[in-house]
Amino acid sequence: APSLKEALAEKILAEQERVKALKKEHGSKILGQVTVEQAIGGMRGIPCMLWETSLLDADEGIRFRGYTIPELQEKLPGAAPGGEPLPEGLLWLLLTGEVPTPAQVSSVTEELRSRSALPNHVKALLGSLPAGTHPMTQLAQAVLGLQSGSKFAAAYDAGLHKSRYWEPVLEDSLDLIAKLPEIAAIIYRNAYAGGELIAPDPALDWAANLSAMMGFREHGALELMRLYQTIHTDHEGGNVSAHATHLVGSALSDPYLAFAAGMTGLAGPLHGLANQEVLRWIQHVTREIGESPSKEQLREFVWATLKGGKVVPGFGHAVLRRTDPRYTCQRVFAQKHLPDYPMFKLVSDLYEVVPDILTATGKVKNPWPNVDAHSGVLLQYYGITQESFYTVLFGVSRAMGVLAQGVWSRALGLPIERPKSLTVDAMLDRVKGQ
Ligand code: FCX
Repeated sequence: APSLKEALAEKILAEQERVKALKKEHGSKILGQVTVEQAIGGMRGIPCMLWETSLLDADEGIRFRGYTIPELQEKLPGAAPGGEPLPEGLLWLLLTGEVPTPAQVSSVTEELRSRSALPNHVKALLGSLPAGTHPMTQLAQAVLGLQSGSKFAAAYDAGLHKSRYWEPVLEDSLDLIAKLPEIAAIIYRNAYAGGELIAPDPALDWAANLSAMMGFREHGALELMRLYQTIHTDHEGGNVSAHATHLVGSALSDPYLAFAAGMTGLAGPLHGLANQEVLRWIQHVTREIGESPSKEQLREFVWATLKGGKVVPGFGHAVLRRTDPRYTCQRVFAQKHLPDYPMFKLVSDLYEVVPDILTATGKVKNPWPNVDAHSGVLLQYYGITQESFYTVLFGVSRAMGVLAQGVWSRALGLPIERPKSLTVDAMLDRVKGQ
């Protein structure tokens, strides 16, 4: 059976031809137009990037290589029959476009295990950071700490032909993905368990090992981690963490440098940090109006948040216009594993209350919940109570999506990104007479 690299190499040749033909036959055709509003408004909706691993539909939500989340839950092998998918299987799918067999998934688990040893200097680096350094800052620093081992940077220095860039980029990507669980667990144990580390367990799959090294080995916690790590991988190319990784990678900065940029973007409260913000906001709710507030009390609280000039974290989206399927699958998980948990009840009540209020403001384009509205409550249930850590779990997962695309970006020879910017005067000049 072909290895992951062999399966990928087979796909690359055909896709290179397809992209070459697309450029040759349709290169001058129009994908969309750019308005002044879009240029000022965060480039919303401008189709201007090639991203192969996933595609977002505003109503339906994300598809990974054409598959919805429920389809992945059905098709990707789990740790046990009927269980949540193993993220290793999604990595195979993201890289090759094909749903893997159980044997192929095991081969990825093995491959990642063989690459997982963390250099001592990275452990020492994490141990040397001042207490209270935000876990996302620690994650970015640890990733940069690994950069000295970049095989792409070394191969580039040695003069590798550009048709082969994707090979050491794949090597770095697999090395980095393999090491992230232990990095995350060390950040967690240093911050919340007095630095008492737990050794990796070679009998566990990649996501289960992450949970176990953090100190959580219960069946439900392992299943949650597999699901969590699967659904946070990719959300097409324009979101801040994906686009930052893509942009920096386009300068041929190696995967460590590129991914570190993605992680500093994920650390923003309007993006990945929203899962921390949701938990804090929910805790604020329960402190102010108790664990089982009435819907009326919740409505008042939501309005007070808005009147305070703050966003309701976990709701809204730049592209989505319906409930995020990543929210829905976590809700289904909660209904199965923790139906009576009071915090889940609160999240469900917010689902009923918040959208009407955000709609009533008349300006929020999507009043529905996103992925971050649900994830923290599931983690709380299994004892992972430290919300400032949550975005690290998001980041570990995000590596699979953005690094898989990074391999493809180099395989397809995508150039350095360099969109055009304009001054206000230049914009006025261009619209004169229109
Ligand atoms: N609460 C309050 N106001 C909101 C809001 C929310 N949840 N969502 C949007 N708005 C406001 C915007 O702040 C903006 O107000 P302004 O005109 O006064 O500046 C107006 O509604 C229009 O914004 P809109 O076009 O709907 O949304 P954007 O594309 O600009 O922003 C995000 C999208 C996600 C940033 C926005 O909905 C938000 O801030 N949500 C809360 C934070 C959050 O949950 N982020 C996580 C998103 C995602 F899932 C992820 O990346 O992880």
